[in-house]
Amino acid sequence: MLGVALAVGAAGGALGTAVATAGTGSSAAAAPATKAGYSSGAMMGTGNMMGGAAMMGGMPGAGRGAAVLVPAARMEALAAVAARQATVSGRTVTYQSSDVTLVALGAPGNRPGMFWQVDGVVNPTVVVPAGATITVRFADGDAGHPHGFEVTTAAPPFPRMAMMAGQVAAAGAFIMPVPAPHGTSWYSATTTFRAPPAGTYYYLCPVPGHAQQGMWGKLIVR
Ligand SMILES: [Cu+2]
Repeated sequence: MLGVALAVGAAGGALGTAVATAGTGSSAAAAPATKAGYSSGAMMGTGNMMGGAAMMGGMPGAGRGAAVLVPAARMEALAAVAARQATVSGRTVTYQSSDVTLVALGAPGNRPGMFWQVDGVVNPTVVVPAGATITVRFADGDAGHPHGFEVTTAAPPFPRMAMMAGQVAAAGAFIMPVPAPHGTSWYSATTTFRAPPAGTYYYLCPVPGHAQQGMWGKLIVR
C-alpha cells in the first residue's frame, strides 16, 4: 500500500489512531484518545475497514499527529487564504505553484448532505502541477458526523466502503476520521504529501457511506 502504515494502539482503554508514512515521518491525523467514540462504530467496527491486519503492524510514535480543535471562523479564514493562492473558476481550483495548500472542510455549516468544501468551493476539481508538494488542512465542520480525508486511486461511483475500492494515491494522502465539531470549534488535522504521478485521482471521505453519498471530488495532476 505505497508504504503507508496504519498504526492503531490502545491508549488507556480508548482507541488511539494514527497514520504514519514509512520512512519520511510525515504525519497525518489522529483523534485524541479521549474522543474515540466515533471509532467504535462502523469505521473501525469491521476488521477489514482499515485494510486488514497486515497493515496494523504499527509504528508507535512515528509521524503521529493529533487532531486539534480550531475555531470554525479560523478554518473558514484559512480557506479564503488558500483560495487566493489558486485560480478559482466555477468549480475548478487550479494551482500553478509547486507548493500547494488546500483547506478541505467536511460538510461545513448547515447545508445538508455529504460534501466537501475545498478552498471555499463545493466538491471542486482541484488541479495541481506534477511534482507539487500538497498540504491538506482538513477539518470536520459537520455536526453529528465524523469525517476523514483520502486521495484515492479509485474512481466513482464509490461503494459504501470507498476506502476498499482503491489505494491511497500517495504516501501520506490520508487523514484518519476526526470527531464532529465541538461547539463552534472543529477538529482539524493536517497532512503533507507529494502529488502522485500525472493523472486523475479523487479525494473523498473514507467513512463508510460518505463518498457514496457524494463526499468526493476530482484531483488532477498535470
Ligand atoms: Cu465523511
